[in-house]
Amino acid sequence: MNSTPFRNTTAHWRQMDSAHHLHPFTDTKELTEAGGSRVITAAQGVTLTDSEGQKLIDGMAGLWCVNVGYGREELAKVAYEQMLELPYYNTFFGTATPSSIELSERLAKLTPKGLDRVFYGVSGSDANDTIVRTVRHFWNLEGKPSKKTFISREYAYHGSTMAAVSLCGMSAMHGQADLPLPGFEHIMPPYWYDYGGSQTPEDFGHRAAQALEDKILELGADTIAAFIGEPIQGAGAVIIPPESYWPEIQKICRKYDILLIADEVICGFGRTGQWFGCDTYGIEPDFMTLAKGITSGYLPLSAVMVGDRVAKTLYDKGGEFYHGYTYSGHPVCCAVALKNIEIMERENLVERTREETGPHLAALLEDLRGHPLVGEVRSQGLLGAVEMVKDKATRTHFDNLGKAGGICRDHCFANGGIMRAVRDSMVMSPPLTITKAELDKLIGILRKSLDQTAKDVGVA
Ligand code: PXG
Repeated sequence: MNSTPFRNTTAHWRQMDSAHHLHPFTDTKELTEAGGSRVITAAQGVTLTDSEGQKLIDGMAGLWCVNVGYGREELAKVAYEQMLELPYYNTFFGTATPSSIELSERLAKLTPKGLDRVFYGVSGSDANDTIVRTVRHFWNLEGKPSKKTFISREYAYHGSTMAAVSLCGMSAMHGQADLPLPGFEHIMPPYWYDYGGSQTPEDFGHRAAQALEDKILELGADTIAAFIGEPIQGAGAVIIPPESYWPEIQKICRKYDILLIADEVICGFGRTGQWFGCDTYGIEPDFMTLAKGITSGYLPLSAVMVGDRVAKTLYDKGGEFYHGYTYSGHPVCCAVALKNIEIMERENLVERTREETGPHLAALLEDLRGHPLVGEVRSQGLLGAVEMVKDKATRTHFDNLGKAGGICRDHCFANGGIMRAVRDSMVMSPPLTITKAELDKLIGILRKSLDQTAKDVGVA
């Protein structure tokens, strides 16, 4: 079925794309020299089709977002109906729309207790910028204007706008534009495999949390506004914290009166086997960032959930907050989000991830542990990673970090599966609708690709 008006040859699309399209996180010259983009033309369930007719099983749910899978007529229908009824109206200056109101109530009920108010945007990046501005405003209102510094973690990903990228812990992103901005600090991530040395994961979890207290004491608690963390660091290579980590982080934030921000852009909407990563780890944050899975990527929407403490100050003393986007609370995006949540509930996708498909993925990944290239496997719900190393015994990485990852990702593509390579970890985040048989197929593709990569990099 192809009902869109876009028809062309692959070669012509590639040529136009190379000439005019600047892609995110892409070296345009390198892409052009390699022959140009792979053009994805259609998708159904967990399977993509490219312009040459090749089928690819999507182990990434797009970019960690298509939680209910592709081809959902219900979502298309609700968008169509909302567009006919009211395609756009804003939420500025005392107006609202039925879908933005109803989604607000729905999100307040769905998210953990104490997060009852929501501010909308269109991307995870702008949502995190909203949080940075709101936190700064909050501490000014509280009469503590010196509390302005944000603490984040290495390998964190929080977006690409100026404040969000400053929150990121990706040195390559910072290097290109003299970032981070002043007032953004980074500490060690709870990444046991790389940083844990001879410590047990539990002991290391305490040490990684202690890094927060050390940073607070170094800078002075009266200068620290907030700590931000993804419950599981997704784009950093699915870094799953030891159980001891989050309770300790929470304790430290409370001890020094530092706001806690949970960036749930990847973990939210069932990914970890609970509705939110905060449910999985018992985190009670002051803010939650939501995007991606909120609409399963069918339309752009983000939401900042604001906790009672901050909401009360804003309500009582804040006056007008001079902040907002044309598309804050876009009625079509909100209608799609509501329907998306309804589908997730009706099909028990969260329970299924927790009880069936998540454990199945974990078992499949465990089977890869014996592979000569595989140093570690990690998973929680339908987030997974397989880390390739040069020497398993000493947990030593390849010298040219990222090369094995790139090779393995290309093999996966050629073998009919899409996974991301982050450094030398293969990461996955398939649609929550994926079946056990489809997971078997995906991990079969990964195993074959690991074998081919082992040959390429000379590991027996
Ligand atoms: N927070 C987190 C935790 C994210 O993963 C963002 C914020 C920013 O969201 P927007 O909607 O502004 O992109 C993200 C986005 C990758 C990859 O390659 C990951 C993301 C985006 C693009 C690529 O892993 N995460």
